Amino acid sequence: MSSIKLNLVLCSVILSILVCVNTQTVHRRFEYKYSFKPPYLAQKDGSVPFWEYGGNAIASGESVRLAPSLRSQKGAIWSKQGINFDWWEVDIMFKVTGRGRIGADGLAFWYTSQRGDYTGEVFGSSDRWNGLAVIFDSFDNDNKHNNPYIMAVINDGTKVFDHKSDGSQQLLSGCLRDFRNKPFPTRARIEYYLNTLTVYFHNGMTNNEADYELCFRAENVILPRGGVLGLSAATGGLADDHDVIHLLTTSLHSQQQQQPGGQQMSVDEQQKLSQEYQEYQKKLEQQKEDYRKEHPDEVRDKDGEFDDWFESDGQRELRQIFQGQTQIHDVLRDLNKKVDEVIGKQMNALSMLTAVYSQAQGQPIQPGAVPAQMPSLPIGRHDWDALVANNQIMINTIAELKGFIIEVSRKTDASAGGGGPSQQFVAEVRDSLQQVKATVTGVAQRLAAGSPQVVNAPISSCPDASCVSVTGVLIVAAVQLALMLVYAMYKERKEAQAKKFF
Ligand SMILES: [Ca+2]
Ligand SMILES: [Ca+2]
Repeated sequence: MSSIKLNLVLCSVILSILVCVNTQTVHRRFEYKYSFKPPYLAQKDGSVPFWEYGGNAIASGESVRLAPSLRSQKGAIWSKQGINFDWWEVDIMFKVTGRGRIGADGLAFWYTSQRGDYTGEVFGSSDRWNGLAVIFDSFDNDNKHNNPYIMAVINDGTKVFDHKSDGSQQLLSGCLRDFRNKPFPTRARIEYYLNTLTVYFHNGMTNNEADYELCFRAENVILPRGGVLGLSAATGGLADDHDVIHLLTTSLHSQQQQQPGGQQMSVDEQQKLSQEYQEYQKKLEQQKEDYRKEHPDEVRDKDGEFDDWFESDGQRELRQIFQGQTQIHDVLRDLNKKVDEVIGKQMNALSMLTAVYSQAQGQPIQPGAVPAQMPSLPIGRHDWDALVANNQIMINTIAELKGFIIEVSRKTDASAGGGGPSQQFVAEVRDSLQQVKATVTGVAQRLAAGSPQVVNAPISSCPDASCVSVTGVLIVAAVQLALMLVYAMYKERKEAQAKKFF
């Protein structure tokens, strides 16, 4: 038992030491002499600073086309100098594009003791290389349906690459990834640190910097020191365009490699360099601005030219689809935000209502305290519905009343304008009076039937409703009419005032 415990303790100590070693800060430094990137990747004479290219490779301001989409093309680009650091990370942004469903042959990144060929046998570079090749093999030579494939092949200068089997017997490690015809440039990050080789791949489905995924990791990899960096590509019977947009090299330094005082030095250096960089940046912007002012037409033409020449129908369609998707995504995000806002407001309203209700109940809620039971709201859904229905009935009644008043006033005007009551008006008034009389009779009868005491009241001396004199009814009707007219005038004035505000 005790030996097991001892072993466990030993293991944990070793593990913690390993973790300590691995979590040591890695100092990174961008190595501009082993990098190239747009804009102004190539200078006016076509040369790429610190690099040399050849074969069918062409460099422009925006990219290096290692091999164009023509049959049997080969090209390569190599760093002029060998590196002066042990550990490094290289980030390559590239595009392999072609009209065919299948393309060929592929592209390779090289870290070798010496510069290779520009028109060699292995994806444009020399065979029997000494060092590392990370190959992006498009074409499936062995017909095993396992291409495009990304693989690392290490050679000591003696082996010949076996194209027939796509190097399947020689590779150190690899992963099956499609890197052809992607909407955004594909990327590979190759890291060689403390004899561990790690390759990450970005599949180009997004332009998000963080979308790298691990392709493979291999340990105990030993590469020659002070090697050169290179890229090459080749086409065969089938042909893709092989474009490299950037190659960025970063040297990696572990803590032990830092010399005493080196940190301070690098901080000073950093400050100085960043100052210089800012100055150059300002100068560059100024020059660009001047150029634009001097040649406004030329700049516009150039921008348009590239768009017109380098976009096929398929690419345009794809771009449109992606733009559409991006827009949908934006709309959805906005919608999501708004729904969140609405929910937040609703929650606020609910809490306010709850507070009001509890205050009405005489139980003030302590701030921050959660009520033990959510009280039901003072107004329920059915109450609300009933309220709305009542309101509607009231509105309808008022509208009817208004119509009636207008009709009455019209008739009154007509009768006043006519100089005397017409036969028709007199008949209508008589009818109305008959109706009023009938209603009064009905009400009296109902009252009589409902309450027997009323029958015994003095009204009983007049058992028939017709005993109400015509003069009395006329007076009542006249008073009613006058009241209605006054109300109609008052209402019209009110409406006129209200209209002024709108
Ligand atoms: Ca192949
Ligand atoms: Ca294959």
